[in-house]
Amino acid sequence: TKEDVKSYLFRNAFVLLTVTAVIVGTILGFTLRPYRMSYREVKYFSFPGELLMRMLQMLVLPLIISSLVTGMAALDSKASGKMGMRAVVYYMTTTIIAVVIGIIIVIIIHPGKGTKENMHREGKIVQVTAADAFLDLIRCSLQIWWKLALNRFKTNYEKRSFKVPIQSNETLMAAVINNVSEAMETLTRITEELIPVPGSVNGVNALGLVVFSMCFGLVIGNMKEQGQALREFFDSLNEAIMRLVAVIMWYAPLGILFLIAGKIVEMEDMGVIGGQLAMYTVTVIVGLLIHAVIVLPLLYFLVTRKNPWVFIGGLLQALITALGTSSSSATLPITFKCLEENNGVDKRVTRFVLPVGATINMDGTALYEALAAIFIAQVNNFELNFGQIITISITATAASIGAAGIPQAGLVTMVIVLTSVGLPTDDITLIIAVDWFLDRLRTTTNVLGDSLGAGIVEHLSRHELKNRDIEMGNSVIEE
Ligand code: DAS
Repeated sequence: TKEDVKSYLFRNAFVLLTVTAVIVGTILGFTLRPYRMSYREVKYFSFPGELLMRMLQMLVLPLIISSLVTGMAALDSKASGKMGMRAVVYYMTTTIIAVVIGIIIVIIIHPGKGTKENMHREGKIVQVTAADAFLDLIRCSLQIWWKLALNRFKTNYEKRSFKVPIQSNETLMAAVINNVSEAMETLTRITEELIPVPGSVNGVNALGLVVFSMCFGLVIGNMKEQGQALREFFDSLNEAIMRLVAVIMWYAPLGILFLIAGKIVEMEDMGVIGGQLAMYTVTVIVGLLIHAVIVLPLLYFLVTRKNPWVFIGGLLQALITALGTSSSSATLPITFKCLEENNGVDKRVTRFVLPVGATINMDGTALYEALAAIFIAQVNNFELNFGQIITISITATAASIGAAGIPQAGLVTMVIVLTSVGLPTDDITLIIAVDWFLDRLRTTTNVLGDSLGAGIVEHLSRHELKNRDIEMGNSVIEE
């Protein structure tokens, strides 16, 4: 009936509007491209899009803190421990699968074709024995983990040069912060960088804030009556933020439209992209698709026995926001909304799992980094031995954990992967031209991985959640 159609349209208004925004944005972008706007004009044109980025980033910091604190406080330490373990196992498994897919795909498709002399001429090829490779592997992984904990990376990339000054005299342990307000400042600074300022991407200590909020939540969760005031405070803070998110969601389609149109207007001419780069782009797309469309949904189905496509359908707005913003942190507020409201995932799970996932679980980035490194090796005609491929897998995993949920962060942490096997970091310039686009796709994969993870963790933790409900005297909904 007419009423049904109306209510259907209203229920799906966000999704419909967002999909329309992507289509209209793309058409608008390509229509205006021939007019060759100046830098200034593009800035004005992209204003509604940047506004969306700023609105989202405004919410990220209080959202991460309040959701983690309330998420942890709502569970007893045993339940949160179990849930945390499940989340970590899920993150690690899917990241490793993603890396393996990336490696296999790039080896099969072989998009990079180097001339035989390349590396020989420059004397970059070194004969390595198996023992060397093994020792190298251990040394590199230790080094990388250590570096990840110690350093924040700063980068300046222009079209031709790619320099990464590494600051080594930074915080001793990134995961343990000694100053909450400083960590907040860092996060604010990073979230400010969510607007893709040309030429700079800053590193993050979001991890420090995540760890702190978790500890804090755990403590006030165990405080009985005395903790009540704080629990209520963070609970209502979280509720208030989510209401703001609800308002911003109405604006999101317009913002996404201009983010996409603006990017298309300012992007470089496609004619510049040569055959190898085109093949490379296709290879990345194939890899990401295999992971996002086959592996993750299958995993979700195997664990929960529920239809993954219904679940993914509920996530559409978050996925499109990821595509538009190329930032999983900026998408976080929308991811929360989609999971809790469309998919009915328990808040105790989303609040706990999503902020952590957005910080450390990046399947798309991991897949991309491994794939890109091997592509660069192929271009240089650099024969990788088995040990080096394993090194790439480990460093790509580490680099994806270390990458911030901001645009093109993966490109920065790729330096780690390349240096670990002695590939020239300058060659990152080869793939910069297409990175703005591939970044959007890997960010979407990242958000999908986090969201399906929340669904899986909820399913595995259903008994603990139910017991906790009984304990707290909440009404228990039978499955
Ligand atoms: N764009 C990032 C994200 O938000 C990560 C990356 O650059 O790979 O997920």
